Amino acid sequence: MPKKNWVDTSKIPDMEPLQADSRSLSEGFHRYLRNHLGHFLSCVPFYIYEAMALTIRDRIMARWSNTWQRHKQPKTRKAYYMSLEFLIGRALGNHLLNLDIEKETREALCKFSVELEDLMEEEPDAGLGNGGLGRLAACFMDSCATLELPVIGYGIRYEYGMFRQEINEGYQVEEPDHWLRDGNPWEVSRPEYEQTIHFGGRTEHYKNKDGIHRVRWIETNDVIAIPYDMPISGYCNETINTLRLWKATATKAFNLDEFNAGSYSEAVEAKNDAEHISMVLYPNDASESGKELRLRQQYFLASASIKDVIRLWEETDGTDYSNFAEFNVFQMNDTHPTIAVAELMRILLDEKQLEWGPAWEITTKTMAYTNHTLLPEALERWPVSLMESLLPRLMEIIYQINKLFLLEVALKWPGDTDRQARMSIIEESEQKQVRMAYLAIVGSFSVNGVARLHSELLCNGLFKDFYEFWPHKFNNKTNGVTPRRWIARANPKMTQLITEQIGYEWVADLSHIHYLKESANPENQEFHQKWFDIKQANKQRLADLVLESSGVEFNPEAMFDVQVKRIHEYKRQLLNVLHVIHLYIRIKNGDTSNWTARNVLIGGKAAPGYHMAKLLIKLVNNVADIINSDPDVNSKLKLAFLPNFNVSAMEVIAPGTDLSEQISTAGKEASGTGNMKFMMNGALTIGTFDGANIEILEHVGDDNFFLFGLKEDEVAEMQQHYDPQSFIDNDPDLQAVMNLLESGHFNLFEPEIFHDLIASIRSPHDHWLTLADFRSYVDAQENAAACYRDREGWIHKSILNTASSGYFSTDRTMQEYNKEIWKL
Ligand code: 26Q
Repeated sequence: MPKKNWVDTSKIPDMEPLQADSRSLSEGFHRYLRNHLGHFLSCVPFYIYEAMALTIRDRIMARWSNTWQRHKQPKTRKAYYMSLEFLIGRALGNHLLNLDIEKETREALCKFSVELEDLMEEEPDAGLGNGGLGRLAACFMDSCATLELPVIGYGIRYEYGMFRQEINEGYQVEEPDHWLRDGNPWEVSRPEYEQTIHFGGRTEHYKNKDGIHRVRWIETNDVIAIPYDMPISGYCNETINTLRLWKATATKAFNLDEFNAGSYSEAVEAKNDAEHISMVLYPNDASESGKELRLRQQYFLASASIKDVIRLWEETDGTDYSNFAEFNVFQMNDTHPTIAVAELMRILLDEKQLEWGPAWEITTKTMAYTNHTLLPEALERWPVSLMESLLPRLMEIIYQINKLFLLEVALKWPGDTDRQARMSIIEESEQKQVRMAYLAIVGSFSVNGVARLHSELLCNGLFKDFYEFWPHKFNNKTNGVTPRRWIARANPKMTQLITEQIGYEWVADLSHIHYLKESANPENQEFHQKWFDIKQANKQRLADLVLESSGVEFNPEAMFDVQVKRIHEYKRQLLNVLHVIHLYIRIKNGDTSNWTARNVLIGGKAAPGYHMAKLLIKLVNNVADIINSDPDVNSKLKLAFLPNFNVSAMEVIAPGTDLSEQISTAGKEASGTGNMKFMMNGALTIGTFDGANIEILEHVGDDNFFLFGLKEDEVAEMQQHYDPQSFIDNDPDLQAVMNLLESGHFNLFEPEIFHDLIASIRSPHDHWLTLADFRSYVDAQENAAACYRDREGWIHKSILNTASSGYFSTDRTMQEYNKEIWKL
């Protein structure tokens, strides 16, 4: 939109802040429902939700405006969290908590005979992420607002979020998640800040009027990026930060040319092509997809966001870039937005006409990179040929970055050509590839992992050469989760009890939660009883969810043993199933003295193209059918697969869990964050020495954590000469489990369907060493079962888990990012 037609709304005087008493809220609600949305006689419940969301949003606006004003002050250093994913879930309940107006809202709805809980259920999850990495971004945004840090989130406004998972005959079926279908009351579109993003075309090298060599990127196909802002409220403060999500549309010129040439349908087709960029979230969370559209998404986000930051910069600081790096920092969430390194260089060189040296200095002082995976197969690579055709100017810049970088390497290690080849940003394979992680490291001043072990392994393994070159760049930032959503919202009963016991400060500062330790001793009988009663009520709530969504009836008296996360071989849901089969065999054999009844819950989505993960879901469902329908078994053991695991489901699951399953092969799970949500809600963990489990164990103490399995170095060692058969031969329990599985007992009328799963764990090349950890897992499970029978002891451990979770708040994580990387 041309700037000359703008009205300067900052000159419009501030209104009186809107009241948030129940009467004003109820008037606002009424006005929105009738006057704005036009529902007079009756309407579907969604509009009731929408009217209330708009009423609450009104109470956010003044603070949002003020926060923007504050951040626009000159010399305000800001951070930009750039992420292809923000898994935010629902917003209404979160804003009510942060604004402290839940009670008033409830009262306001009273006279319309509407229950707040029912209304909140109408809000679709904003499922703009796959799993851990996307949810982490959302927790970070919450903590930054609460800590009043000037941080803007930049992402993509996918029309379709993470697919909805249905189960048909035991198999996963993916359904599209059109979360924006009925509109999104939280977003504000800002077409006035649109950006033009280039693709394709070619480069032209020329001499400018001073005779200096310059490059233009020409004959491009352009796409427009339109920002949509979502408010991120801080907890009980005046800050409303912004999550800015980009939507892609066609340029007008693009459409009009075709249109005027009489090709209406071609014009619409062009529009479709452009809009595809923000149409759908890629649902794979580990292996690269290699798809051109994904690369388009990455560049679209990086380019639009950097241009937006440049626009903001020029509004306050003009065209002098000499201190740009002093006031701006980009945090790249994994390598997904890493093309930003080359894009910032391109803008500084070609558009702002800087020399290479100063441009590179600015870029490498502005970019920071977080790695989220140790799996080599998950490291992103893009074919040079694709880059050359889609982003020709950026590819030239990457070549130049690499050339200068390899020169530095050569000077540091003269003659070490192996090392140069290893470290090159360009992999010289048959099909040349750009190694995005290397581009991120070379282009950043900070590289961090997400848990202590993970960061160590980056330095000693995956990025060893780079660590030797630039040890000062590498650091650790152990993940966290926000206690607002994951305790205060998800577990209101426990929240009230904790607050009665230790005061309310813990919600804004979770380090206070350690005061709960004093109450953990069994002498505190009354407190123990209340803790237990609350856990029971939460288990009942979870049992209701399980019954409704999977048809399986859980006994609330039994232990709730839960593994919910993306389905992956390295996360070893299969090990969990092997244990369930082991328990089933024991029951059938009458080996049930001192039995602890269990409900085992497994949930999570499989990437649509991930055969093994999809098969695992089928196996869980088949084993569940046999166990749950057997009267000998089902009072002692139940198994359910929870369809469509998402953020809102987790808000019910974590509070209702007794035992949290964190059983990845050591050295493979970068951090995990579900582990923290469970711990905060008083679950005990059964887990390997992996990711953040290690730090959880340290904080809670080994009496209150069921540790098992090979350590990372033992895994590396065993992978050299792994012999799964020897584990089967030496363990009658494992033998019985494998025999039963292989007999086809769980697939009587579906011959051979589990062949690939069985073969994978029987293979000496099973990278995840599933059978190697079976014995120690089963022993740890038995220990957990015995502990659970000691009710008092278990409550004690449960309280200690919550009381020891202070470190795992993203408030702490964000403070560390700020102190050591952002320095805002
Ligand atoms: C890459 C290229 C093309 C298409 C998709 C992707 C892609 C998308 C998502 C690759 C990876 C992801 C997500 C990774 C992820 O969620 N990692 C998890 O991050 C958490 C937060 O740090 C950690 O706690 C988990 O351990 C880690 O697995």
